[in-house]
Amino acid sequence: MSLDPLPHQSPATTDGDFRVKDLSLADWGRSEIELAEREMPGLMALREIHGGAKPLAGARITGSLHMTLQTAVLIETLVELGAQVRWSSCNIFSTQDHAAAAIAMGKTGSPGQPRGVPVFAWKAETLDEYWELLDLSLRFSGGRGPNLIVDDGGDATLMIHLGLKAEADPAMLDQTAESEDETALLRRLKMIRAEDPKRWFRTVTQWYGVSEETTTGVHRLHKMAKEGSLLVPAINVNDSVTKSKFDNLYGCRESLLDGIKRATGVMVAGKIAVVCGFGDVGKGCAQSLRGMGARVIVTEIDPICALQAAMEGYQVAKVEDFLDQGDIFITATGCVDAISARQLSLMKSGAIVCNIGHFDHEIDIAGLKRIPGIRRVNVKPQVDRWVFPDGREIILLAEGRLVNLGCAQGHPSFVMSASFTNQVLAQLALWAERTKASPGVRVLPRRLDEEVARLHLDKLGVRLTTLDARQADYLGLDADGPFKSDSYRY
Ligand code: NAD
Ligand code: RBV
Repeated sequence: MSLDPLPHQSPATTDGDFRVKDLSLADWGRSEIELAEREMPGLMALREIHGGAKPLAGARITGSLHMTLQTAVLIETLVELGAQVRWSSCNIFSTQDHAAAAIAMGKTGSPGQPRGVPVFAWKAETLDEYWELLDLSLRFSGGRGPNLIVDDGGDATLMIHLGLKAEADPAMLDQTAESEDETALLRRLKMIRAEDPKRWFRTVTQWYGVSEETTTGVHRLHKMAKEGSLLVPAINVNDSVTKSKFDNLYGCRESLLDGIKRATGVMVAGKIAVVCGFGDVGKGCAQSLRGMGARVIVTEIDPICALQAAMEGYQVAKVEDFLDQGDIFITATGCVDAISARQLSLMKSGAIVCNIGHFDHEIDIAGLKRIPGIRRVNVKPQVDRWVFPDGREIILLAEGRLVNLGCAQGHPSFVMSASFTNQVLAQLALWAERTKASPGVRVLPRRLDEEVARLHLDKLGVRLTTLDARQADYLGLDADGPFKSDSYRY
C-alpha cells in the first residue's frame, strides 16, 4: 500500500493565547466578516436587543464548531452579550484561516498586539492536533473549564464525558480504538490525565449545559440520555425548524455544488449523481444536482423518505445498482458505511465520491486505504485520486469529510444566521437556568423558532399577513403565535 501522505506543515504557533495559521490574514478576514454581518440579521438583532444588558456576563463558553466567517459573527455576538469565549473547530478541514486570524486579532488589536478571542484552529489539522486544539479551547484561566459548550457533532461533549470516565477507570484509555480518530482522542486524554488527574472532575462541577448544532451530534446526545450517562442539560438546536429545515436543506442546496465545483470543476449537467440518504440534507443535495441538469438517483433505508424521493420524481435504487454508472456519489446519511470499500472498488473509473454528512465513516475510507496495492495520488489539498491495482480510479474529496466545508466555504451567511440565532438563544436559556435544570435533551420552544424566522423576513422583503381578532379566534390562535402545534412537521 502506498499512501503518499501530504507533508504536514504545522502552522505558526503564536505566543498569545491562541493558535492560528497566519495572523497576517486578519485584515482580509475582518472585511469578509463585515460582509457576513450584513447577511446575518438574526445575530445582529440579538446584539442590538441584548448588547446593553450583557445577559451572558460571567459565562465561560467553549465552542467546538467550524471556524468560518459565519462562526466568527456568532463568536463576536456571544462576546457582545458578555460571555468569555474560547473556540476550536469541529472538523480538521473546515477552518477558514482568515476568519480565525481576524477572531484572534480582534477588532481593536494588531498583529503585534492581538486583542481578540482565544481561537485554536487552522485548515488541515492532523488528528492529534485536532484533539489538542479542542483541549486548549476547553481550558479557561485558573484551571477552570467552560460553563457552557456550543458543540457541533458532539466531540467537545464526548471529550469531557470520556475524560471524566477515565479519571475513575484509567484502563479504558488503553482499550483498542475503533478508528484513527478515536486513537488520537485516547492518546490526548492519556496525556491530560498524566498532567492533571482531576481536570475533568473540576470541569464538570461548573459545566451547566451544551447546545448542539447538528443531526449527528443530537443522535449522540439522545444515546447518552437513554443510557443515563448525559451529565448536563442539552438543547438540540438542530431540530429547531429554523435550523434543520433551512440550514440542512437550503444550506446544502447551495454549498454541496460549491464544494464539488471548486474541487473538480466537473460539468454536472448530464451526469448521473447518486445521493445516499433523502433526509433534510439529501433533499437539498438532490434538488441542486437536478437543478443543474444531473440525473439524480436516491438511496434510502426509510420507506417514508424513499417514497418521498419517488414522488419528487427521483429514481430510488440501491447504491450497488449504480456503481458502474454513477459519475458523482454523495453520502448524506449520518450512518456508517453508506458506501463500503468494496463498492468504491467497483465504481466506474473516474467517479467523484464525497460526503456531506458529519463524520468520515459514511464512506469506508479506512477500508479503502487497506485495499492491497491501492495508491493515493494527491491532486491538490482535499482532492485525491485513489488508483486501484487494475488502473481504475476514483476521485475522493476532503478525504471523505464534509465536502462543503472541506472544499468550499460551507453554507452561506444568511442561512447560518438562522442556525446561529438559535444557538445564541439556546446559550441564553442554558445560562439563565444554570444549576437549576436537570440533564436531558430538549428543543427551544416554537415561539422562539418563529422569532428566529421573523428576524430574517425584512432582509428578503417579506410582507407577513397578520391575523385579525376574528380570524385568530376562529383558528384558536394568539395573533402573535405560536402558529403551529409542536407536532407540526413543516
Ligand atoms: P436525516 O436523519 O434527516 O437524514 C438522513 C437520511 O439518511 C435518513 O432519511 C435516513 O433514513 C437515511 N439513511 C440512513 N442510513 C442510510 C443508508 N445506509 N443508506 C441510505 N440512506 C440512509 O439527517 P440530516 O439532517 O439530513 O443530516 C444528515 C447528515 O448530515 C448528518 O450527519 C448531519 O449531522 C449532517 N449535516 C451536515 C451539514 C453540512 O453542512 N455538511 C449540514 C447539516 C447536517
Ligand atoms: N455549517 N456551518 C457552516 N458556514 O459555518 N456551514 C455548515 C458555516 C454547519 C451546519 O450547521 C451543519 O449542521 C454542521 O455544519 C455540520 O457539522
